Amino acid sequence: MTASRAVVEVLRAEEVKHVFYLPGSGILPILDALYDADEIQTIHTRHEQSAAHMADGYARATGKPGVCLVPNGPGITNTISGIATAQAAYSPVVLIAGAPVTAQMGRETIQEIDQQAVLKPLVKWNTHTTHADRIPELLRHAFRVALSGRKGPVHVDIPRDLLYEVVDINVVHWKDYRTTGKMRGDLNLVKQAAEQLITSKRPLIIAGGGVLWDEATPQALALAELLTIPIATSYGHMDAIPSDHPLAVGQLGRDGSEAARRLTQNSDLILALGTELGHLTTFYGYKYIPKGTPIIQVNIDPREIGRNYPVEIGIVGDIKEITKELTSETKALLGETAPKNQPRLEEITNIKEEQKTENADKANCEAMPIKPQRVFKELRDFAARDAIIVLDEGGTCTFGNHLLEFYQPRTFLSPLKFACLGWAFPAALGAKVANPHRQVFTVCGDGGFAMSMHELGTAVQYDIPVVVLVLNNYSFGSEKASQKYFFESRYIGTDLINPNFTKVAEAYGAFGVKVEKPSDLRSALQEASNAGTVAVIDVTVDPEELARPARRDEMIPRLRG
Ligand SMILES: Cc1ncc(C[n+]2csc(CCOP(=O)(O)OP(=O)(O)O)c2C)c(N)n1
Ligand SMILES: [Mg+2]
Repeated sequence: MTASRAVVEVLRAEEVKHVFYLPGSGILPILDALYDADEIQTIHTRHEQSAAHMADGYARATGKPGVCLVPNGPGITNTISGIATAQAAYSPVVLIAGAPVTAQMGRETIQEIDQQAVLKPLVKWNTHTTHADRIPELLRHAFRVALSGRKGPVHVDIPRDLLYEVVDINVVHWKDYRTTGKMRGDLNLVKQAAEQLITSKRPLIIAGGGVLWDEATPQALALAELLTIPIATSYGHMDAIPSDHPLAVGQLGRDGSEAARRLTQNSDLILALGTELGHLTTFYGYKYIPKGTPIIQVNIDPREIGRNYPVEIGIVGDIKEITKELTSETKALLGETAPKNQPRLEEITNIKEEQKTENADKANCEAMPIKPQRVFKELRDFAARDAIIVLDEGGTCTFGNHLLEFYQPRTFLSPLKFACLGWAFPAALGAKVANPHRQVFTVCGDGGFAMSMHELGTAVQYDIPVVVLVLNNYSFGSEKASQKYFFESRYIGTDLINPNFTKVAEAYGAFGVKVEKPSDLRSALQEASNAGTVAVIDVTVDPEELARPARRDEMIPRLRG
């Protein structure tokens, strides 16, 4: 078969169902081979960055690899923010790219750059080949690397001339070149950890992204229930633990739950499951993690153990397997099941109640312009329990971090630590492609939506009916907030004159509705959900309601002169 067909056969063997791409002459042979592959839906975007974000959203919403295909040169450079975001989120995005013909390599031929060097720091692994018959094997390795251990993006360049070659290849099903085995932890350490959990008085679990990637939510809950341990989540991973579980205390860190912070501060042992205890969860200091409290850290990647805080016990491996072992070791030590720790449960319930009352004011506020907090309340009330909600970067969006609740894994997606503005809308499209029968909402600021609203074209063309809520405060609000607090309100570059987003939506053939009154939010959500197409709800929100700057600890008041 031709090498371009071989690329498609590898995708088939990997059971890839969707490819996000943007055409360019170098990859046309692959597209031509995809033309006949009925079981693989190809979705072309308006920008390669969006193709990468869509693949990322798809991967995070499913746990499966997200595939994107782009042309060489500017096609590759346009993916950079998308691949960097996927890397920072440990999201298995497989990027396949065109490359100049081998006979002209290194002559600064059209659209030639050192693609390998450009993406090297942003991927787990990348390669190119000058032998057509090695294409399947290298693509297989790309999938293997993306999905093994701690997941992440990979990149393979294929020179255009190779795609026309006829190769004699062996197509191998993914089960024959990837293990489904799980890495179990060091049993001695697991035993020690179980002993510590039993002897501690106020243990607390922090569930991170690893709980989601390893699908360990039931196991984490079983352990927590056994010993009445409150569970916080790391930043951006509130969906790792159902918010309405009696032991769930919300998300730690940036704009997170005060209940999570208080209970973590009061803990005498922390079990960190699948979290690196990184910047936006802990700010590396002692505001969230109490100084000196022993930490048991479980992570698939040994490089993360003890990286940010010293650990008492570090266990490397699969979060689900280790949590399961930890529970059975604990049970073995306890003999009978442990009695419910009623006072601890009451304490947790009370702290959560106090927090609820604190948040209620603005979430129920009838004032105009609408408080962004109210939008999150209306959205949560309206959305189904299994709806996927995708937040963008930006000040108003971060209110969602403590106002939203989640009930199922993989229902909450956000840019995470690369904090890439404009990520949410295309990522939401990827999540919807993966879950056509579930509601998908995305909440963006006006600045963030303007960065990717051209993908309304993709959503209309491929009929991807996501509902977009634009929290419109006519500003790059988060930066404006920093200027307000740290630069004496000397606003520069933070006010926006926006187009009428509802008209923009209509111009694309999408549905648009403007909302100015809090009481209209619910009917707008209903209309948008019934629109039968991608819908934009342009919500005029209070420009004065700016979240406190996330980086406030790093800002210093401006120096005069
Ligand atoms: C690609 C990118 N550029 C710039 C930033 C810096 N930045 C973070 S939030 C923000 C403003 C967001 O404005 P908007 O989307 O309207 O949300 P708001 O803060 O007003 O709620 C900017 C410019 C970023 N995080 N990512
Ligand atoms: Mg804004």
